[in-house]
Amino acid sequence: MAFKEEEFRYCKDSSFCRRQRKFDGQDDRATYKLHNAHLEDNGVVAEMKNALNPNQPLKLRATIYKSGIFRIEIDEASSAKPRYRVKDVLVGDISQHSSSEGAMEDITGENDGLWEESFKGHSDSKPNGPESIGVDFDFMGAKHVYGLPERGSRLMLGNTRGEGAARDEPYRLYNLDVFEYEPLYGAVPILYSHRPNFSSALFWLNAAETMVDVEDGPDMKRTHWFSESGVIDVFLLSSDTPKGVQMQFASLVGTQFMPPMFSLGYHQCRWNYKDDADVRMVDSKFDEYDIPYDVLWLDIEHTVGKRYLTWDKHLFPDPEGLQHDLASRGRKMVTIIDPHLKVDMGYSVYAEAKRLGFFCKNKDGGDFEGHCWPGTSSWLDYLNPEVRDYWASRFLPANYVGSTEHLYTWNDMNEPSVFNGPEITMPKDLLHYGNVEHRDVHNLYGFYMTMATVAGHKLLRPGRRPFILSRAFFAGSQRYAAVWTGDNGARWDHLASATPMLLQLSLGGIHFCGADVGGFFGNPEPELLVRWYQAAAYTPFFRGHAHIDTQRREPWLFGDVVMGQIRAAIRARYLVLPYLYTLFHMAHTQGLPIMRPLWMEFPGDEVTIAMDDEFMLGEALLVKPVVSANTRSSNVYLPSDKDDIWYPFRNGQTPKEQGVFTSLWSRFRGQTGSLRGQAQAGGKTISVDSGVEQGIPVFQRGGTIIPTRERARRSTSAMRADPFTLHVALNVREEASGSLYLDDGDTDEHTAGGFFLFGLKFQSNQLEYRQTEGSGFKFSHPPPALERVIVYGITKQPARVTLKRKNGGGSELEFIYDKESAMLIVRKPNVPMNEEWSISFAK
Ligand code: MIG
Repeated sequence: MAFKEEEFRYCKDSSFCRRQRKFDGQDDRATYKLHNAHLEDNGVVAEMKNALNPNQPLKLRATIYKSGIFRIEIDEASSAKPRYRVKDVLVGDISQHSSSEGAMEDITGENDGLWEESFKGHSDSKPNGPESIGVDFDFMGAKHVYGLPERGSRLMLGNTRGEGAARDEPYRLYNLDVFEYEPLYGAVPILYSHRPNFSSALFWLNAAETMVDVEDGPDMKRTHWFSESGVIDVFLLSSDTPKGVQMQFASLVGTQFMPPMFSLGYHQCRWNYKDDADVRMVDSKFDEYDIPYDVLWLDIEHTVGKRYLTWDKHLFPDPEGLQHDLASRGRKMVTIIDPHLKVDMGYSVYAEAKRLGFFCKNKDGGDFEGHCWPGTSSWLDYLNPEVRDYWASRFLPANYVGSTEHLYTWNDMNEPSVFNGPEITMPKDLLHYGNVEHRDVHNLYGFYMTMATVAGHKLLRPGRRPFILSRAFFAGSQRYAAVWTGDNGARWDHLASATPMLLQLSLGGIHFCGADVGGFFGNPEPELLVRWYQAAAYTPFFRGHAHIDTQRREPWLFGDVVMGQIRAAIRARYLVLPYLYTLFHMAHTQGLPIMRPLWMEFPGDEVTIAMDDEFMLGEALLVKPVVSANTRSSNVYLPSDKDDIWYPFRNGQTPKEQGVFTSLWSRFRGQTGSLRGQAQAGGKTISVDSGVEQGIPVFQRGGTIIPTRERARRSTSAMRADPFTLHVALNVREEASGSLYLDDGDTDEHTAGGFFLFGLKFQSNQLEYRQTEGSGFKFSHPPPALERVIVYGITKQPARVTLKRKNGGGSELEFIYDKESAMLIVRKPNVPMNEEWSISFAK
């Protein structure tokens, strides 16, 4: 709607892209040969030479890690100016290792744009001349590739070259403030290929502007990677399953930070909640209408003239009081804090940084200044560790006057967005800490900003978990921030594209992700708004947001019917929080995504390979958003590896509203038979009633167990002592398993074992609850109990259901059984969830 195409560069507008794309590898003189290969520090090191530049050898290092990852690094053997190597992105042992430094010349020269180039009146001085690098990689046997977030396209990436190519532009990775087009705000240079029994990926560790071409070769996908500067540092990952590759990637760039529990609740945002009274009104309406929510957000208008870390005292006379008041109902606040600092010696955050020389420098050494919301601004150089310390200290209440421990942070505009800069960002010849050109580190600016903000939260709340939302990101950003997909529109097609975009971010390791509910620009019709809530309730980050020029759209503004539908959608989210939180634990400890493409769970089902309009939330739930108006029924593909059974999952209605058996199953009666997969690989498509009043189709996979909490509350903190329900969905062998993760939801104690991880197993007519990890923690309230177990797919009515507690004791339990739906509900076991037990279903 507002995208100005001409503002942004295409390949034809960049000299390195033109050169790299022109190079076809046909000139034999360009072919490199290895010399003097030898072992050195666990790797093979060799010299690389070709006939075009015989006097400028390159140095290659190849390393195989225990995890099976294969790494190739190529740099100049020696050079006047060392090339930039990405720092701080890799974690663990791998981050220790780094080969020699050097610089390398282009192999195909052309005078065009080598030493200077310009775009739309912005000139790039290129003091180091042409520095680009490129490599071809063939994915043998591959037919499909995915990845390269962030972009608004389908999950599977079409070809960019060759006959029938879907597009003619290479995929570009360059963080920019642009919506509805690529590239977008963040970049993870990873490309996956998947086919049954084999998954692989290529991770390109380079933060400069990067392009990737994809084309078909004989029984392969060919990819061509090139970056404007830096070194070649490539990781090749492979495994027999997609999850194996995900875990390898996590071993390189780290895992999802463990979020505080409140941040998994619903977030209410708008540009802008006007003032204290407005915030209090919105907060009280949520309670009045019984809609749960956890966080109230303030956008840029709450500051003094867009001076971040300040409050406009006319609008918010008592910000501490406001935060404490929200906190008394278990709620938090988030304020926006952008990286552009208003040039104003009266603004202490700016003045102090100016005095300390903490801003990014233009090519002549002066402080860089550009335009953004506050007018003329400068940008902190977050690459400098001292600047990050300075930034962190700004979050102490003594510096951020008006903040409290209940306040969290939104980092926007951190691509960075510079209104009058080339492509609305920083000039490439701008200088960072250590005399590093912006060109080399562009895609890392937002990454370093969030790293600094995390440090701020740790100063403010020692020992407690940060929560930051960021728009820009790079590989590894999941260690610091949640990410949202930026400025979408209130359009059905944008609701549809949220699913592939979030799946793509998830493949990139950015697991805590979401899209603005309702669409940022424009005014959603009520049905679109409801559908958006219904879908987003099952995505990792769940926030309603809207542009300043849109009509207000809080849930109660559309009448009782629509409000009821939105309420049901938000409650559906709160219901699955125990399962979602457990998934976050798995993401945090193992690197497994929360939102998964179907093929990640069903790698053998080839139908899933091109699907991106359904997704798995963890291994148990399949979600199919409804993305068109007036939908009454949806075709849902229920995948199968072998013998899979699917059960409709409760969509946010409490059992009371629902009359327990009847309404949950009435939608599927007559179809329940067809939910049973055939005894073969491959699933089936069924038609499911999905009117707007019914919610979207959500199914639970047979063989899984999902923990829920089903009492409607005003926020996550109000649920802390609530009892649990277990949804036990049996597979064809009448077995199921799952887990439940519990911790205090707020502190870092979990990193020292302060948590419970319980394994759940249903087997031989017995459900067992056993602690598998963690040394436990102290509940701040009576430990929550188990209030209900629902077993789906149980074909015989048991004679008795008996609870046996680990520490002795037990009792016979009440239950009801419905033969037709093969469903059983066990009532009130009332056993605390921090101790082990078993329940047997005697035949
Ligand atoms: O250029 O802070 O994507 O969520 O409301 C607009 C105002 C700046 C862009 C963000 C959007 C936010 C808005 N910001």
